[in-house]
Amino acid sequence: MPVLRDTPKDAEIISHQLMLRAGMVRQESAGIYAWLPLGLRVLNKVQQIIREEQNRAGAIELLMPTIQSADLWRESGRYDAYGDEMLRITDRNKREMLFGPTNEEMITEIVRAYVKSYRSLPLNLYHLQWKFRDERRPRFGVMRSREFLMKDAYSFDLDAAGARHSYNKMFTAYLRTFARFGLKAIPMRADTGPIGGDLSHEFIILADTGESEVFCHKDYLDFATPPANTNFDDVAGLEQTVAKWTSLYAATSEMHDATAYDAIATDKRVSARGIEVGHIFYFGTKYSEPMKALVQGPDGKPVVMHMGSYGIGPTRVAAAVIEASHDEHGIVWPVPVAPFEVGLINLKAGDKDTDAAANDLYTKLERAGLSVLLDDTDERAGAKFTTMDMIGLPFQLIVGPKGVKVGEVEIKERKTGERATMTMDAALRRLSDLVSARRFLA
Ligand code: 5CA
Repeated sequence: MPVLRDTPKDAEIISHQLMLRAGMVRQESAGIYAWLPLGLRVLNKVQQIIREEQNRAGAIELLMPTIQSADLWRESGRYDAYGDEMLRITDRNKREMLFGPTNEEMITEIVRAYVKSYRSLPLNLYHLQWKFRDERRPRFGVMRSREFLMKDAYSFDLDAAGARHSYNKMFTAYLRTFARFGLKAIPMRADTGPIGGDLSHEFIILADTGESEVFCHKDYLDFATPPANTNFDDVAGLEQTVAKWTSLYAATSEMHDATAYDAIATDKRVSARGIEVGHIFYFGTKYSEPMKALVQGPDGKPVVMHMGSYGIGPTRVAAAVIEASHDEHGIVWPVPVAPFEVGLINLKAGDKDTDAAANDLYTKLERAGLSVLLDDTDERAGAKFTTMDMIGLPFQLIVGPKGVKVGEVEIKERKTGERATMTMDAALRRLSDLVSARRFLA
């Protein structure tokens, strides 16, 4: 954990500064980052939550390669259209390849190879894979990088109505996913850019450092997240959820309608900056038509499948959570994405009794299923507190020689700064209760 004491000068926004200071990431080339151990733990938690919510909504995981053939992109007509953002590669046999910026073509090729009948539909396949986009202005660390992780899901349906339901499933899954990260993400009508289609929502979290200018109704910030027992096969139910979450005004600057916005009561208007953490698209037959992805319909006639695609950037999400949750002392991780749930500080490493107590607490917490980072370095107490606050683990358990003599330890909640002294057994119980109460979203 290579923590830095000083704020790196070239980092402009707080999440980038804190990710460098906490030793989460390291820049290896412009817009290309190594994920160091602490950062990787966050990235893994983010990916796990994404998987759980994708699976809950009926999507199925697979894994496609990062390197793709140019010929595949010629079939859809995007090879030339994609421009300078695409990293083009030539292999030893002079074959034109590319590092995938997205996977519409490849998934269409896979599905057309195996799916021959409408009976196999609907189908939604997703993967978590690195992407490369040669961004003109990579900046803000992993927020806008050139190499980044994406969860991209692709839905296939027989017709537009089916595709609409697939879209609603992902829309609803996204509301749950972002809520589980501790984020308030608002779906906004958005421009479709190089992916295409005419129906699309960006999921935006409000943050002063966001790159998008956004306008929305304030009430969205208090809307309830769809519950874990949402029935994803209930067409009308999901239609209602989406209708509610699109009932009020919300748009990015490209889609902004000043007249509609001005109709909102003045005290309900939010004009702010936002971070796009997810983006979903319905684009019908834009890829399936030129790539001839057909199935046999119920009447035996061939039908071109309707498609949508659904992206989340886990690397960007890690930074976005920090933008949304930090204070003057550092990061304040929400429990579900925290790299460790508890930071255990041994105030006097090398002291026999303190070491024994700290190691015992460590073992018992791990055995109780909590993830614990044990600081048994020989830094000064003050430096340990500063580092632990900066890396932002939700709870701290502080073990010192004086307390150990009388069988007591201290618990601190990072977010509120609240501290309490209690016996070791009480501390173990309290931490278990506090952590488990914050891990899940109903
Ligand atoms: N194929 C579609 C959906 S799967 C697609 O590529 N959509 S996208 O372009 O909107 O990207 C999806 C998500 O990836 C974005 O919402 C964002 O969270 C993330 N993302 C896109 N570009 C970057 C970047 N340069 N750095 C970090 N994350 C990015």
